[in-house]
Amino acid sequence: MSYLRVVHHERNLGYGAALISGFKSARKDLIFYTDGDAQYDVREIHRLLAELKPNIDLVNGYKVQRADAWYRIWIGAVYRRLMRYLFRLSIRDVDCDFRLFRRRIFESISLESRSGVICVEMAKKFERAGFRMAEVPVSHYPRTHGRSEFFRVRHLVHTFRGLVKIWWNLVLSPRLPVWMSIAAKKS
Ligand SMILES: Nc1nc2c(ncn2[C@@H]2O[C@H](COP(=O)(O)OP(=O)(O)O)[C@@H](O)[C@H]2O)c(=O)[nH]1
Ligand SMILES: [Mg+2]
Repeated sequence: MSYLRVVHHERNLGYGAALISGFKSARKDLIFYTDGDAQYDVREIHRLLAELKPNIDLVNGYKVQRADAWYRIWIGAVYRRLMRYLFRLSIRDVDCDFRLFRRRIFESISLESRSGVICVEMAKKFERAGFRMAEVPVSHYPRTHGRSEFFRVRHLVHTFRGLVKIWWNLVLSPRLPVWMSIAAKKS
């Protein structure tokens, strides 16, 4: 199949690392990604395409109704609000992995988070760079196989550390006086 190129990592380097490799390998003008666990319906890509007007750089989905257990929905809502507040984000659903980008946005943005924290990192860097974003509602379906990768204690600790790191780098550090940032970098 000449229209398909599969990119492998020799071992699992994390969700963010998988996205970074995918974005770097992309050759066409538009990049779309979603999760492989079938909780989103790839056929809804047409909703994103319809909103990708000439003045728009990226289109994000937002879940109309999340099809997960009540405690995941509740924790998700708290997480979303907290991220919007801590990172000063305007995006409605930072955790919705159903997105369409113009590839050129990656010419001026580089991503480093290897974990799921990459979603917050992307949102912050895109907003900071002034990229114009559209948002569209997308469906979310119950998980039919396997269990959540993200919602495990080891993963959560890792995610928390990653969040603190990018919050420091992208939010706090730019607000510190220059001498304090230099001292923090040295320590
Ligand atoms: N490559 C890679 N993919 C991951 C990793 N963790 C999660 N995923 C993928 O990310 C998607 C969403 O993860 P999932 O466990 O469904 O998270 P949830 O829906 O938030 O509970 C799935 O398609 C997983 O296969 C990882 O460490 N590496
Ligand atoms: Mg999922």
